[in-house]
Formats: sequence, structure tokens, C-alpha cells
Amino acid sequence: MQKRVSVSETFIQEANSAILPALKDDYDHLARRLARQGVDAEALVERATAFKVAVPTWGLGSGGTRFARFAIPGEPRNVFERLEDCEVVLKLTRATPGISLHIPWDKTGNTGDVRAFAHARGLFIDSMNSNTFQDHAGQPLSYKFGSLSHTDAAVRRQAIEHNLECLEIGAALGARAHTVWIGDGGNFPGQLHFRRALERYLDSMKAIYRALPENWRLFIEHKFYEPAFYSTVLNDWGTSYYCARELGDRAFSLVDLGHHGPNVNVEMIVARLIQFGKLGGFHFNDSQYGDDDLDAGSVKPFQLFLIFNELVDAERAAVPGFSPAYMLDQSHNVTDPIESLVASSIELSRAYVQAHLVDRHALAAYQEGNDPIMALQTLKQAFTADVSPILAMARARAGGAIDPIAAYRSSGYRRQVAERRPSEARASAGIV
Ligand code: RM4
Ligand code: MN
Ligand code: MN
Repeated sequence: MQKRVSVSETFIQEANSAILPALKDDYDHLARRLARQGVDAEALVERATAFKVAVPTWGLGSGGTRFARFAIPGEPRNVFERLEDCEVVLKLTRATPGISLHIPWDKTGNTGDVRAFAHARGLFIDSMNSNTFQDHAGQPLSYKFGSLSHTDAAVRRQAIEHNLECLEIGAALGARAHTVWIGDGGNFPGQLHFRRALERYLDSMKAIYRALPENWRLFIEHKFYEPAFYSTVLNDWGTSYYCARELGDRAFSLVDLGHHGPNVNVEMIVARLIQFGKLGGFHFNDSQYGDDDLDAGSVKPFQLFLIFNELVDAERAAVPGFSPAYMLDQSHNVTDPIESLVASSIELSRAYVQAHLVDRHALAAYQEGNDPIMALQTLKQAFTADVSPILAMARARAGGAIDPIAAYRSSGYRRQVAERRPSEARASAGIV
């Protein structure tokens, strides 16, 4: 039996002890400042502690683009090793106990083992993700021309069966949601009959919806291009909303932040889906151009804040049925994935806490009084507040790291796993 690798709690405590006095100082100073505005810092620490986001197992390896993939030392080779890395992210941040699995990438012979392995590390399986955007070893029919919307009923059946298998595996693992993203679409005008392709997709999704275990939610993820470059079957939030409605009460739209055209007002899409009772959840990431899968909050932190502004507004207003699932979906091409996931989870907590800082009474009054400059000022006041001491205090009190990336680097975890996990030659390009 190999010694268990992880970043130990005692190690984190030791790393914290040197910087705890400085944190206390910063926190007290911020708490006094906030008190002058009538804001209770402790209430914000509570919000930061409550914030959780699920980690995608596929984000723990080096991603890659369609041109190349640069491997990193100690890259996890199977679901167990990916869960080991997830545990490190959890220990450092205390915000990421939920895990999203991708099938067949995370398939193993024994599902029971995966569940026990996760639970022993304080993790649980949150959402399943199917994969009919690639052909897998041993698969009889190809998805080259689509999967759930394919013209051939036999291919559609195979893709449905794959999703049913995901539900079965997920049920054994204690998951509670299934996310379907398809790569179906056309590369050339005329290639697809738009209406018929969507009808076929919906018929297939109905078969999956019927098999959904009790208390599960089904998330459908739209994306406007890629891998198909001319048209996509589930291309935008409107189509997604329509399909979710057609499917039934337990079907919802999932918003992946990178799946919209450049400059699209994503926060408004979020507000619309909330209003229509169909916001299922998020795949958080950031992007400059398209589905770039960069770290959350790295390129457009203000947009992320504005999205959380809508979410917190709905939370405060107790919008009926509002319960979005928060998940990360990133591809780490040039960073250590553990560091990227840690940093991203912190950026999400930051946006969430900042959104709680918005003076909603004042904002409502400025909106009613048609005072755009003061309305914007109200948002900017919250967005420019440095809430880092609140986030760090929440982590420290929960046993996480005050400075997670520094603690991770000095732990030597990457070096340890590099020794235990000899690299596998994987020359192919990365994930989509
Ligand atoms: C897609 C989409 C899906 C993810 C795959 C790997 O672009 O975002 O959610 O499962 O990538
Ligand atoms: Mn996604
Ligand atoms: Mn994507």
C-alpha cells in the first residue's frame, strides 16, 4: 500500500501561522471600514464560507489546444489520481468538495471504489457529464456527423445508451445531476436541416430525461460554435430554454461562460433564465474570444461580478426554485491545474462576496429614479472593494490556507506525485 499523498492539514496550519497576525490586522481594518458603511464583515465571512463550487476531474490534467498538448509532471492518469488532486484543491480552499465526472474519461471497473475513495477525502460526486463529441475505443458507430441529433437512428440510440450509462454510474456514485453537451452541428451551409436536427436532438433528450433518477436534474449546455464551425444544434440560451421547457420540470439550461459570442451580455442571459425558472447552473471559466476555458475571473472580472450580482439579487429576493449548481469547466494549458483551480475558486468566492456588498436598496432607488451614474457607482463601489481578507479569513477558519498557492508550492506535492506517476506518452491534442 503506497503512502497517501496529499497536502496535510498540519502543513497548512504551519504555513498559516506565520501570516495569521498580518491577516488579522488586515481583517480588523477592513471590518472597521465596512462597519462605517453599515456592513458586518462577519456576515460576509459567513457568505464566503458557504460558497462552494464543483471541480471538474478533466481540469486536473494539462488541457491543450487543437494544436498541441504540453504534459506536466505528475499528471493524474485515472479517476483516483484525479481525485487525489481534487483533495488538495479542497484542503487549500475549503470551497470545493463537489466533483464533476466525465464519462468515459473517468470510467473504472469498480464504481463503489470511486465513491469510497472520494468520501474518504471529503469529496462527493456532484454531476455527471456525457461525452458523445468524440469516438471512444470499441464504439461501433461514429459521431463524426453528430450524436444525439444524428440522421441515423442507430447512432442516436448509441448516444442515448451512453447517456443512460452515465446516469447508472452516477446513481451508484450518489451524483444528483447530469450535464449534456453535444458537439453536433454543421461545418458548412446546407449540411444540416436546422429544424429537423433540433427535433432529433429533442427526441433523444426526451429518452434521457425519462431515465433520469429521482431527485436528479438534467442540465443542457448550449454553445454557439466548435467543434462545428458553421452551425451548432444547441446553439444559444434561447434554444436551450425552449428545449429545457419541452423536456420538463427537471430539465434546466446550463451556462458555460465561454459558450457565447464575443461581447454578449451574459449577465442578462443569467437574469432571463432566473426569471423563467430555468437556470440550472454554470460552467465557470473565462475567455477573450470563445470557448477559451481560461481561469475564472482572469480576463473579465467585472463581468463575473455582474453575473454574481444577478445571482445574489435572486438569492436575496428568494426567487422560487432558484438553486443553481456552480461548477468549474476549464482547460489548463500553461499552468499547474491545481493552482489554476485554487485561484479560480477564490475568484468566484470573491465575486460572490462582492455581490453581497452591493447596497441593493440604494441601487433600486437609483434604478427607479433613473440615475444611471449613481447606479453604476453603487455597483463599482462593491466591485472595487478588496475583500481578500474576508476570503482568507473564511479559509483559515475552515482549516484552509491563507495563501493557498504559496502553501501548495512549498508543500512539494507536484514533485511527490511526479515521482509516483510516471508520465504517459499522450501526444494528442487536448480536450474540447
Ligand atoms: C465542452 C463543454 C463541456 C465539456 C467539454 C470538455 O466545450 O464545455 O462542458 O464537458 O468541453
Ligand atoms: Mn462546459
Ligand atoms: Mn466549453
